[in-house]
Amino acid sequence: MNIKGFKYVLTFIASVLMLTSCSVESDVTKIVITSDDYMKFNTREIIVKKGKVVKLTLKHIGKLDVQVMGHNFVLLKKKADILEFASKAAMASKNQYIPVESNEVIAYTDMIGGGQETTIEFLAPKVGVYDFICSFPGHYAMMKGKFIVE
Ligand SMILES: [Cu+2]
Repeated sequence: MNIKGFKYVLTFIASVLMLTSCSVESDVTKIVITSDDYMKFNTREIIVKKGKVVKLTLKHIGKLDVQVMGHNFVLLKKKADILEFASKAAMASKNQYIPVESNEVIAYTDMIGGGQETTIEFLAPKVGVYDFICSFPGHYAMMKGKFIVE
């Protein structure tokens, strides 16, 4: 192979590498939300683009134990009713406050306590507005927000 051909191959390899790394990066939306000892998320609105993989990290920046002030992030399907879901969840203490075999949930994290964090990955659902809550008993009243897919 002559020099010209070799350069061409190098350029080709470089552009393929760039393309793949770009597309991998842009398909993932990273979101970090925090929760605290005062039963609050730091946001009431999360906006993502359709078709993206959402990499969501929930941090608990408080000090209280998971038994006392546990938090999770639960993304509900559109048909789910917050009040109804939260009442079922409150009884599911053995399953991290997620109703067993629930079909009302799109994604959820582990229940965490002060100083902990947890990350999940899921595909953004179709365009629309969804509810997210913390399903620890009683928390949904304050710990909820809208998850918007554009
Ligand atoms: Cu909570």
